[in-house]
Amino acid sequence: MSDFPSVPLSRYREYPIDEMRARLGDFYADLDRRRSVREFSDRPIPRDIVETALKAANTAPSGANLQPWHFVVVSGPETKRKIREAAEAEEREFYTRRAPEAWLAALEPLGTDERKPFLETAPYLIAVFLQKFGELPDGRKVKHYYPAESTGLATGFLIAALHRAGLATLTHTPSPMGFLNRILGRPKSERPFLLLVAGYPADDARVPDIARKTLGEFASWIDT
Ligand code: IYR
Repeated sequence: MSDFPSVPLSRYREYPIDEMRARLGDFYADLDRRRSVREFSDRPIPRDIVETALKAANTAPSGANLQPWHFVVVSGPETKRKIREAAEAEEREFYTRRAPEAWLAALEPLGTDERKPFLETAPYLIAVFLQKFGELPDGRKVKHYYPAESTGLATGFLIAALHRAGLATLTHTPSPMGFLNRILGRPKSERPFLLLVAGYPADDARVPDIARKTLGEFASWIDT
């Protein structure tokens, strides 16, 4: 490797194989309980919980370490109402006009429709933006590399972090999402990536009766 400013890998930890199995098994079992939730409680959640989850998200790998994401955390009723109104307007178009039959058929097991009351009920809406470009303090633009892959990874970390905290989330993608730039005052260089709804599930929350693929269905091995 060429010469570059470096420090020792001092925070890496290796575990004996048995401990590796136990830790990983616990991690998988915990993640396997995660479900996308569409019925939220309005119970408040301290802001520092979301801050730590965001810091966990920001540890994700990114193209050239440019961290090409921005998170807007919305907790105010006024802004939530604006987001709900704009999202439901787009969703009405989607469900009644834009969506091809096959897409609506794929969504049928989820029971979704244009009504999105959770956008006002849940304590936090986290709007995730992908930055196509970054901006230096002097205003010059910096191109970002693999911003979609990077932002997807950071969002995955965020969902896992909130789940670990015992909170439910929904990855909501009203389409198109340009209204988020307008309502949240984000620049054109940022593309809305998704809206993450976060909070406690409602006491009587129900979820679709759907299953995950088995290992053999979603992974294959080549040992030669
Ligand atoms: N954005 C719509 C439709 C929708 C699309 C997919 I792909 C989903 O996994 C779920 C819903 C909505 O939020 O209802």
